Parts: sequence; C-alpha cells; structure tokens
Amino acid sequence: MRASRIESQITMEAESLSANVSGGSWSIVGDSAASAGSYLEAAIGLGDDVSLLLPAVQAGGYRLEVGFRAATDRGRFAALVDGFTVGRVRTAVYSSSAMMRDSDDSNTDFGSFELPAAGSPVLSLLCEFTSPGTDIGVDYITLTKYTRDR
Ligand SMILES: [Ca+2]
Repeated sequence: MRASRIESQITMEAESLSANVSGGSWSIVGDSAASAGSYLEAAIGLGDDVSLLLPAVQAGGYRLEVGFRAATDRGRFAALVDGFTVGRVRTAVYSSSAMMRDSDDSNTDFGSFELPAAGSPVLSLLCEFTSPGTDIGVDYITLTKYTRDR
C-alpha cells in the first residue's frame, strides 16, 4: 500500500492572481461568503478558459482543489496546469441556489499533478460541457504538496 505525507498547503485567492480569460467578459465580485471577500466571475463559452498565474510554486507533487461559486448557469470544467490535464477531468459546479462552495468538503478536488520544476505555472479552467451553462466563479485555489512513500 502506498501512502503519502502532506508537506505543506497553500491557498491563493483567485481574485488576487493575474488572470487571462478567453472568449468572454469577467470581473471581480464582492461576496461576504467568499474566501477573502470576493471571487472572479467569468461569462465565457464552450471551449473558453480562465487562466490564472500561480506565483512561486516549488517543484513536486500536488493535489489541486478549487473553491467555486455554484449556481444554475455554471459549466463543467477541466483543470490544466501548464497545458497538462490534472487528475479528474470534469467537475460540475451546479447548484439550484447560488452559493460559495468554500466550507469543509464542498470545494472541488481535481486530483494530483506533478510540477517538474519550480516556477509560476498557469492553471487553466477549460469549459468542456455546457452543463447547464458555461459561466464560472472561481473563489480560491488550494495546492497541497505531498510526498509519496517509497
Ligand atoms: Ca476569494
């Protein structure tokens, strides 16, 4: 059996990162329920993405979790780091009532990726399904660095 050891955890607020959004409009929205009081909201289309520059990340293995705003007009997204798909490919961020998904276990766990060298990777959230819409609200990104036992 393989185990893993958590080394560190960093959370970055989406609204504080350098963003590039293809195919639509976006803005920073204030919401007292959001982590640090705001989130990045984007009205994009199928095949468009929200890309965020993650500053100063060490090389190593990470688990990627993202806090979203869930609502009725959200899309389903794949996460890519520097163009490589991370772990689980799709996530629904649907909710019949709009809500921040930032409590306990309600953020979205995309799975694991390896960063081969230290740097500032680009996290892209790519809209792959209109299920039911294509909008996205990104509150925060959490990277948990771990080491696998040998
Ligand atoms: Ca936030």
